Amino acid sequence: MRSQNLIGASRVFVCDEGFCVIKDGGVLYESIERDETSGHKKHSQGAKILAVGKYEDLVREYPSAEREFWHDSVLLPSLVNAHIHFEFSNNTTSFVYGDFGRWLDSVIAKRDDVLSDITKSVQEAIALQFANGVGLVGAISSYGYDMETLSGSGLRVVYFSEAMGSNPGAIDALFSDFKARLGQSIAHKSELFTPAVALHSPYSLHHIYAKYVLQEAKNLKTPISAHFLESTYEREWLMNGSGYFYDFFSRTFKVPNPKPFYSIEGFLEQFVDFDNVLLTHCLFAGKSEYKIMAQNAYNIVTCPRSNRLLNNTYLSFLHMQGRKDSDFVPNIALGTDGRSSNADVSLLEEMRSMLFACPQVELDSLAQQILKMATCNGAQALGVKSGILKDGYNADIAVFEIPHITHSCQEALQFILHAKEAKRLLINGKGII
Ligand code: MCF
Ligand code: FE
Repeated sequence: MRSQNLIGASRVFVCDEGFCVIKDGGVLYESIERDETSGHKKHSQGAKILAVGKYEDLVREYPSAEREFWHDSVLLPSLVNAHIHFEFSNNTTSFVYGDFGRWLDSVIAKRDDVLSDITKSVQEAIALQFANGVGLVGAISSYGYDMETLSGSGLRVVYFSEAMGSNPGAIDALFSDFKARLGQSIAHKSELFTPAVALHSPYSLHHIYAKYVLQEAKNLKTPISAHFLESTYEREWLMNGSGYFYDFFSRTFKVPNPKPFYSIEGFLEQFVDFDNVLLTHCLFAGKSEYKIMAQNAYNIVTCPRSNRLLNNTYLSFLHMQGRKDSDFVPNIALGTDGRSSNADVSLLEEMRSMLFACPQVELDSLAQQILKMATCNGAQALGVKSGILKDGYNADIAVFEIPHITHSCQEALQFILHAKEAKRLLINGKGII
């Protein structure tokens, strides 16, 4: 059984291209009764948004809809955390920050400790997503340890089983482990859980292994994620075969005369036939890489706090400002990364940090861009019809109390400064909060 429900608030952020804000707005959406979701879990159509407009108009047009209105509040699509590693949620102080090489060395030395007994911290990280009004995540899973917890959580998840490994002698074993994890994720597929594939990065993945993995992804038509051009070391390695990664492979892994598996362009070319490609970080991408990414509709995911901690810099917005030609402006989404490279996985904190990390960009326009990155851009990157309040889109909606928001003409900015905890969260038309 489906019912019609109306939810309204003093300000509604549609999160469309022009960042439309509706005063005293409302959203009519479907909710699905339990018997339908449980009875036909794998086949049921999701709950959708039916209409968006002024709350009073919707009350008049749909008088029998159940309704709620939130004063002193902002209603918007539930937020999208496009890149998060739940498996590293145990970490607090185990890893070294300030230099990517020192961080990677510390991950290799300490990851086994961090990865043991993760269920409770994964549950806490999911609860934090809900409290932050996040309804959709791009979850990168290196081991599959977080799969059960995420698949039954009520969160909408694009679940990226990650491939990683550079030893040519181990490719068969690595690939069979990867296929087993991917197979398990396919068994969990549902309205809220979408299996997907991640290549860890150009430096950590043998190109033949990548080919096998991408063939699986192509057959299944899954989204693809990769960490890309995150550090100067990675760029130096891919361009010149020298620097930190030369030592990493020759000293740490005893590879004689190591060579990179890809050129920068060669890595990017692997994805031309895919629809949803998410390249995370891209801190050291230049104009030519931006052009390839934009022309192929690849998406960038930026994780500002992780970038500051591991690589001492942020994704540069300067060259994108004011450019209207889509040749050079890829879609940009926002993520927290994992606790492996962040203090926490709060997307609201990430948005605030980003606001303060881009002093070159005019403040109101930056606030709107950040909100779009954390809603429509993230959902578009992940290939999910959420992130915009529009009829036909998923009924994924969040409400935050922002005292006296009606007094402000800078609603996006004030939201980022003051949003603390979602008062209401709907995912697939179902009340989570
Ligand atoms: O995005 C950050 C930094 N770049 C690369 N990898 C990771 C990040 N956060 C967690 N990781 C994981 C990755 O999935 O750390 C391991 C992999 O499991 C690094 S490779 C030993
Ligand atoms: Fe990451």
